[in-house]
Amino acid sequence: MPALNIDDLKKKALEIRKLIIEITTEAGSGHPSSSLSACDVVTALYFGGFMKYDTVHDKDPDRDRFILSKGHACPVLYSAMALAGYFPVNEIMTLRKLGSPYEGHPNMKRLRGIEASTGSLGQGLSIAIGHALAGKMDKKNYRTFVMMGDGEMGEGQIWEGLAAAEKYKLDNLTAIVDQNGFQQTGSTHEVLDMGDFEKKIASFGWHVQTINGNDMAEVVPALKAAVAVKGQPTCIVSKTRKGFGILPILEAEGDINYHGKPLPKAVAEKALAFLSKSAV
Ligand SMILES: Cc1ncc(C[n+]2csc(CCOP(=O)(O)OP(=O)(O)O)c2C)c(N)n1
Ligand SMILES: [Mg+2]
Repeated sequence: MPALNIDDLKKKALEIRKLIIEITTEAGSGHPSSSLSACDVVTALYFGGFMKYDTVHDKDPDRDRFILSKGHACPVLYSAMALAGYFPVNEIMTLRKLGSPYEGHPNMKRLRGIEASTGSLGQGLSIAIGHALAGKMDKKNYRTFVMMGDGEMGEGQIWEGLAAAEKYKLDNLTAIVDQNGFQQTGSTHEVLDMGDFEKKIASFGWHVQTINGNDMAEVVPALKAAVAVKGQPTCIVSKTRKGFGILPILEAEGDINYHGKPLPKAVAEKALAFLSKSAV
């Protein structure tokens, strides 16, 4: 369980961004932009010392859990987990290929280290609550993290979960909303504007922080503060940009949402070169 400093976390995030682009372009399908917005928070979780995990004993009952409720963003999860040592990096190149365990959405029955099979949006928070509640009942010290998308927040089950987590005072639970401003068919403002997430979630009795989730210097302190809260569940509203890291490339392609499609090979090469030039 490494605990890199902010500069090294930024370098790690860059490495993960490159893998996201490589594996989705190789697959010819997938969700690179949804993965890129979430990349900094996922990097901090796995490499910033916030999660205790053992890549060999991945079923250790005392491990911390991370559930990617927006399961379509699994390229970021597979890339982070591969670099953390759960599986060889070259294996994730089989993303979405027939027979590969690196499916288009995480499958806990086929891939070790995956805590929940997600992809049907709206369910991850409820699963995370189950883990957190079990942890309380078993008097364990593990923490459960879960990440939802801002479009996903339109699912009613999420709001039932928010109420239940407060009822059970699940201070061993941290939810992250990846507020990248877009969902599948357009901007969240156009499709379903949920208003002020911080105000709404806080009104359910949660501790809430709103941060720039693509700035590691904000991500790390927010996670530190979240894990220190006692007596209530915690949420980080992580304001991000879909496709963060290669925004000028997506703008040049004329699609700043770029939902659910890989970069064509030539564009991916440009994006990788752009990332290589990005200052850390
Ligand atoms: C229950 C359900 N309905 C619809 C979909 C199809 N779908 C896949 S991704 C997506 C958009 C999700 O948007 P958001 O949560 O904002 O995630 P982002 O891709 O922006 O990170 C939708 C509607 C789904 N996977 N599950
Ligand atoms: Mg979104």
